[in-house]
Amino acid sequence: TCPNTTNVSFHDYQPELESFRHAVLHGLAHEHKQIPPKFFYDERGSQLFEAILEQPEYYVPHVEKQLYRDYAPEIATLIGAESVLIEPGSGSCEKVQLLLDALRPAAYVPMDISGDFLRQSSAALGETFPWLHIHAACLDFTRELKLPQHVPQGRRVVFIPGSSLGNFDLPEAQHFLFHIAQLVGKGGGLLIGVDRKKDKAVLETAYNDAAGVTADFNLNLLVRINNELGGNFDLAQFAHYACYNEAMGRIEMHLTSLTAQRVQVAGKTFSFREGERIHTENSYKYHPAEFIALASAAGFTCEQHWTDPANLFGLYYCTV
Ligand code: AVI
Repeated sequence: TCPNTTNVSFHDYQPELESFRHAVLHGLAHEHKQIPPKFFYDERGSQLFEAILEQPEYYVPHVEKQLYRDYAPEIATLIGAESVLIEPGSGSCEKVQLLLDALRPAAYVPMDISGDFLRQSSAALGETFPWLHIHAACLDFTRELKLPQHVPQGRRVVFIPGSSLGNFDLPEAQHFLFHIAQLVGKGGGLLIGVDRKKDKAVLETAYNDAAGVTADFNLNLLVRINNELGGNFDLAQFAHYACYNEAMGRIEMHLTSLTAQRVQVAGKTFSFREGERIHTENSYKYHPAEFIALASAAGFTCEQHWTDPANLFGLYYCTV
């Protein structure tokens, strides 16, 4: 534990970094080549993701932030004051700032796998909100979900903005919600933003922005392989591809090989056919009834649900 400023404490649980090398060599050897989306987020990837959030086509953050602005007082009434607000994957801690003045929690617990990023963002948050008690926890929340010691008593509420749940497959999403229900316990809550199913064209435009930022974000995975694993991917020979798989209810991102080619990674050779793809991300979309059913299977009751006028995005408050 090392206090940075008086209202911020930092707890490093030293998350084991899953081997990028193992995931890439294993994923490229697969019949359907695939690499898990968590490997997008190296330093450059995190910067590119922040830039995606600025793109007009990627409506998710714009619509979600407006929901927080419009409904913060109502959300605060439902949650009640003096709660312990826990945010797994807190990143830049941007969205929570729209709720803090209304919510006045007893403590805020941001959790992130990236220690440096977490230190910076929680220190900055502590300066903006000097009254807020911040207990930052560096951990991999997909593996362990625990609170630092000395977090005060109070209703525990987990906050998951940004439709992060969408990047889990269904069994993983179910598991994750179940673990959250265990963590918050009886009377605890979950405030979660989840993207909705909608018109295919709107979804596909959101993941194919005109400025090409999402394409750079996807292709950066190959840059990362080249830099960290001695790969020789030729970026000009691969293209970003994002499409809505209506049957599965998910956006899929892939990297398409534009020619038949061989690529070396960590001393191993991988062959690509022309048009063959590496599957890099799924982003599941939920109808409100689908999300509510998923949450209730994990032990939650949906108390309130908000959406924007165009029905693009869903915000849910659920309790155990
Ligand atoms: C982080 N996650 C919720 C984003 C999504 O929409 O699935 C990641 C993303 N991928 C491309 N654009 C944004």
